[in-house]
Amino acid sequence: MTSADQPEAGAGAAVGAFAALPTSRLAGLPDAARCLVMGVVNVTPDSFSDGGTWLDPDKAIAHGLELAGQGADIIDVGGESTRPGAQRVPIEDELRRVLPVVTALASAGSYVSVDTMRAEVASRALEAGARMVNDVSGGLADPDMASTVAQAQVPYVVVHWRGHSSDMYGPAVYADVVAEVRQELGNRLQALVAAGVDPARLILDPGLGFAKLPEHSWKLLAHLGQIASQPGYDAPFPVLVAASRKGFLGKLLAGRDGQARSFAGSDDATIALTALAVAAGAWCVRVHMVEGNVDAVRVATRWRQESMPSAR
Ligand code: PMM
Repeated sequence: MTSADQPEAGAGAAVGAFAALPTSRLAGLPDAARCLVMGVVNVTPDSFSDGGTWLDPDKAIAHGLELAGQGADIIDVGGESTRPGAQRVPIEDELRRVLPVVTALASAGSYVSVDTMRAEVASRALEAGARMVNDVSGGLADPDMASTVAQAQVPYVVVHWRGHSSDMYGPAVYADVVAEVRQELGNRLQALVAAGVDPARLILDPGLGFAKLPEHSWKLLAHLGQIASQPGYDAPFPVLVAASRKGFLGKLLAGRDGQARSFAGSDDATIALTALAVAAGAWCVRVHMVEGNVDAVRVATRWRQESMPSAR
């Protein structure tokens, strides 16, 4: 029996529910008493989900403001695509894409997160008004990231990662995906804390699609509680779920001809997944379309209040 086959304890076991921590544990984040919604602004020509749509800074800023108006708690601004096969973008390009958008959204009052694997981009974005760092490499891509976030004392999303997207599926080999992702995130946690990062600022993310075949992503989603609980820590860590428009959803929704659903064609499925993730105890969902997901969060939060009165 693998660790993923073991039942979760307590109420809500059908969705693997665990009692998520109050958002207020992460200083500086909106305490909404529910799962937060992070709206995505990819300022890239080639992201798989929306590549090219928001490359123009004015369009990206308008889109970020629109997502905030629709109820996004956090706006996640990124300037480097991590789609399967993607090559690295020069840092100058990443900075040029991200900084004007971060500056404008932060000065308009949005809570901005910067989606980057580079310490310098993170620190320049924080200077420009970002208040959180979202790193799909969990600090592995840049050895300076740990000290940068330690110094900045901002919330930091640690994503499970096994290497750059140029070889996305080569490392997608697991005997027990839940146990291995939990352990590898735990290793990152230890390294980050040893570098001076306050564990109270850390958010864990199973990295859906990153070195994961669809069956790996589904298994992780069904066992978020195991990802959240880490040895040496009494309370579970906040977990961010970023399933929006990912390939495993498109593949699940393939038509009779076997063709995977288009990225934007999986937005309704993303909403369904958001409801399940919230019921399971996710702390935040990262989505491209905010509107329906905000409603899903409200519905699932109400459901969760009845099934786990002590949880949020
Ligand atoms: N995936 C993408 C980008 N950023 N951030 C987090 N925390 N987790 C993810 O899984 C993640 C991310 C790639 O998807 P996109 O092209 O839709 O932004």
